[in-house]
Amino acid sequence: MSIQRSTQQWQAADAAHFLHPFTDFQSLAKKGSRIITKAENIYLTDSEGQRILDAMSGLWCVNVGYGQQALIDAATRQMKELPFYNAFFQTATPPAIELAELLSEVTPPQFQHVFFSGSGSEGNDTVVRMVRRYWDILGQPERQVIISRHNAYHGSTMAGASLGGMSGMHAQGGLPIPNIVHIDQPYWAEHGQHMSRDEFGLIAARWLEDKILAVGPEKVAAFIGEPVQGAGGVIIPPATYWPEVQRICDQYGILLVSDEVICGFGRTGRWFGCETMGFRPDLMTFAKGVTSGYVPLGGVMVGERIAKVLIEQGGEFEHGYTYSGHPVACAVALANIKLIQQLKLVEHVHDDVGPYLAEAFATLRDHPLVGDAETCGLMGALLLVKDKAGLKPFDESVGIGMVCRGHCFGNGLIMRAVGNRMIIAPPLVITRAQIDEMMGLIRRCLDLTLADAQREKWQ
Ligand code: PXG
Repeated sequence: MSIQRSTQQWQAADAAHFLHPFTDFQSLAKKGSRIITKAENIYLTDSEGQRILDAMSGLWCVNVGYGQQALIDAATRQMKELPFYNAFFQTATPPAIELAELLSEVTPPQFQHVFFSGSGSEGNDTVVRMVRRYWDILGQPERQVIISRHNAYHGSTMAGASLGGMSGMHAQGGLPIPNIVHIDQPYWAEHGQHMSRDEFGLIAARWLEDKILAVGPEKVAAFIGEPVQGAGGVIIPPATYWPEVQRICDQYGILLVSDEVICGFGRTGRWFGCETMGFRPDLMTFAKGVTSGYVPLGGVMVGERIAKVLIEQGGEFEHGYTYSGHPVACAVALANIKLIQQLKLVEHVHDDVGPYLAEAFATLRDHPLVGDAETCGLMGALLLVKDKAGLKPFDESVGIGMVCRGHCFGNGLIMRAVGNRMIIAPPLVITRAQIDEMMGLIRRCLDLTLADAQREKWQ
């Protein structure tokens, strides 16, 4: 930044030139963006000097928290030494090689190879290309169909948005692209309240089998899912769900893809969400937490079943990005993963702050607005309801989540609203004392939202 400007000056320039992602441009221009200027540990500072507890880790990515010197040093060193070289023309750079090696160590044992991209969306584009190529090489080109889920989020490129199950996104741009189909999500509060969560998990998994049979098993290439849906509202599936999905994929010989863009790198209390949920994917998309968001990087871990075919029978795989294996991004990722190991952050989530958050969240169940409170590692969701009996929702026109989110902003807390679900995913470095502080803010914002609901007679 060459000059310091006032908040109003920043907002005017922003409104004049910057088209933000997933934004109604006109209404934001009228209101003015919030300008974030600095961050340290789990706290942001805005251009008005307000301190904000970032319970969303930036955008589900700043796993090691802000201001980690090891990552800053790694980027600086690598920029001086070799800021860029590509991996296309039979070349490689040391950080990309070392990162590929380290990823093979920290991911489940079936993963010994990685394909790098610049983001999670690009990673999922790679998944589509790779899955179809795999079946092609094996002489089954008719296996084209990829099954995903409604309300999934897999990115915003043409393939990413198609794999995703967001109807608003599909409505813009003629999506999904051909041969991508969706089943319902394993959301107990929406589909399964009349049965136990475990029973529901099995039923939701069998929707996959129904779809495979409807499409024709010989045409199905893969199933993709987030271990826990993030952007869809932290939908935590019953424990029975993923093992049954695995059984069904095995039975029909279908590839299983875990989108670990949010769940990877410790978020759920294990290195990867598939380990928490008990399944063994053939491909794993990652991004975000691989560098804690300090610089962009994504990729796909390629299981040996697929790697063997691509390597031994595939010839040239005609796919790749300028930034596949970017040396600065890879150097930062190396420093980040080593820091996660050094600070024992996965254990910290699994043994300490994860269970502590689960207990704290459970105490919110007594709040009149909270119909359900769930966590998985350091992801959490509160379902806001009009009436706890039958988890009756507020009228959609009330926009209860946005009302609550407004109070969060006003009170120095970043918590996200997805419909009527309030969600958090704080940095993994959060302490118990900071969780107490966050819970105090969350309770205050729920109380303010309840007061609005009573005053406005929404309840
Ligand atoms: N897969 C998953 C599971 C994601 O959560 C992507 C892929 C795409 O990654 P890139 O790096 O291309 O953005 C994501 C991204 C939200 C929100 O509102 C979530 C994401 C992105 C933007 C907003 O929660 N997740």
